[in-house]
Amino acid sequence: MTRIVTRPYSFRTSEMLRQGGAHPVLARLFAARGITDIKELSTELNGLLAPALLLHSDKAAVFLADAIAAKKRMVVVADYDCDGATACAVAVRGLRMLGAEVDYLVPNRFEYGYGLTPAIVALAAEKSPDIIITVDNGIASIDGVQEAKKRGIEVVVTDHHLPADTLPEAAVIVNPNQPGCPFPSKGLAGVGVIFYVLLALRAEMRKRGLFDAATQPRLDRLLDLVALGTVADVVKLDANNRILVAQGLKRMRAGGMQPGIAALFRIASREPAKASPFDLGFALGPRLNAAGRMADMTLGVECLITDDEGLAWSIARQLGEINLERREKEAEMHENALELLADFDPHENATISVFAADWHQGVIGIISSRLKDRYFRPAITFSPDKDGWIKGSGRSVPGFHLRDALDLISKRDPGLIERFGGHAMAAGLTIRADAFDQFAAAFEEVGRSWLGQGESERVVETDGALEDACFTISFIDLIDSHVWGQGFAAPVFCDEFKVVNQRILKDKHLKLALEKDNRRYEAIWFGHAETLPANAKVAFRLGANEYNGTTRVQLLVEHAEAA
Ligand SMILES: [Mn+2]
Repeated sequence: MTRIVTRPYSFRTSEMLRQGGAHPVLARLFAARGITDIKELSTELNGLLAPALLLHSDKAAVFLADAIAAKKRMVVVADYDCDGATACAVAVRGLRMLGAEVDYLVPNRFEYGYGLTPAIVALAAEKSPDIIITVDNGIASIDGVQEAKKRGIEVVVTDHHLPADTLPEAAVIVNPNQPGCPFPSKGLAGVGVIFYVLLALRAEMRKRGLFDAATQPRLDRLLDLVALGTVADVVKLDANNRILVAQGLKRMRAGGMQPGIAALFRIASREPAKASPFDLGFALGPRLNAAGRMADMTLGVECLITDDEGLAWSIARQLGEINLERREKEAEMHENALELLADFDPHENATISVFAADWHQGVIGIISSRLKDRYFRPAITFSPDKDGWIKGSGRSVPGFHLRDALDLISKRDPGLIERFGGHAMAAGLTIRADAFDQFAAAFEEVGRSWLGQGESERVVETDGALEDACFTISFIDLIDSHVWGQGFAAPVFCDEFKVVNQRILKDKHLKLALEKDNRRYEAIWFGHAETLPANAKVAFRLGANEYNGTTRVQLLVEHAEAA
């Protein structure tokens, strides 16, 4: 079942925002998204939170400035997703701009798993570094940091993941989510954290007289990478992250980006001049992530750190190929999973657990996400791991804390889960292959006791009706001038229309002519091939449809039901 709801908002707040200069409709949308002050909508760099607010950024700055002065060798150890790869590129490029000697390493997820493990430290040690800097990982790497210390390597941890009770004994830890950190934006991505560390480091070097504000290296040139990692990691786009993303997009639109980012736009057939958060999250992000999922993220990092346009393009093409391979694998596994779930009834079952012996570990998270979207149930997809073990990756629905569920299962049956981690909406775990049925039953039991009927519904949140006068290209441009995304949902409107005409295109999409107050609207419902009754309640986004040289407004239907 799908239910359409309207986001509540405070009329007083929206009036205040309107008086502060916001468009009346946008003022309503902003109020519904928790904005209380027009200043939160600034996209200027000087609106960024100060680096000094980030706990230990000053300590990291002094440590790294000393290290650069002493010509110490640094190795960046990154995570294998898009946030990790962009964070790695920002670290390598930024530290080099500031005069550091720096190399990097991205663990192959299939061999080494996640984080700065002792095995990864041994690998990094082959590069004989004095210092290891982690980006987008490390906050849980107690053993790895210990191993590095044993080898005489100092560690600077930069991360954004939630810490456990014990922190690693690193020389410095920078993480907005560590205890005592007053940084107000807890949504900073891994790439954002290392960018802030670089800002602090540059300020320290300025203080030491190495350069001044006019001659200092231009770290703002890294904002395209920061924007990409931030959007692709699906962190909350709070006011600070919206500035980082807006600034990155602005540079891309003006043509100012790393050759690798330009090449990724080209391989994805997207125009940098019209760069949007959608491009970053759904075109560039997946192509980089494919490297970490199917092969090795080193390829992705190489794409982002090269200044050679020819090399960037050839790597981007490889990434495009790997992404196609990922899509094929995903389609095959998704079909397989639906076969396994042929008898699955979301009214009878609270959870989904699926496993097949030939599934690819790099894609299980995506499959869970698709199953969760289809059935509105928490879903975990498993694939084979090293001998006798299987690895699962799960996605949850609102109201069901997935990591807490795994925690409860592991307390009820201590031998069942070997390892698990994650958060409310996503988690991963390892179990014995022969324990799959037992796990599925235990997971279902928790699901039944935690999930009521209500939580199995898909809820389409909307901003209510849209004024007639706003169905224009200029209003679409106004919407697009703001950054929307995770935690700051793009506008969706909802109204009742008369369906005056409808036909199904290519057996796949529903093309509609709608009418309201004697005005006609063109609409399309992608991926939906059933017709609507004569009167329908429609939830839609506004789209600009270019056809034969003219651009017209088209309603992009998210959901519709009988009015
Ligand atoms: Mn991350």
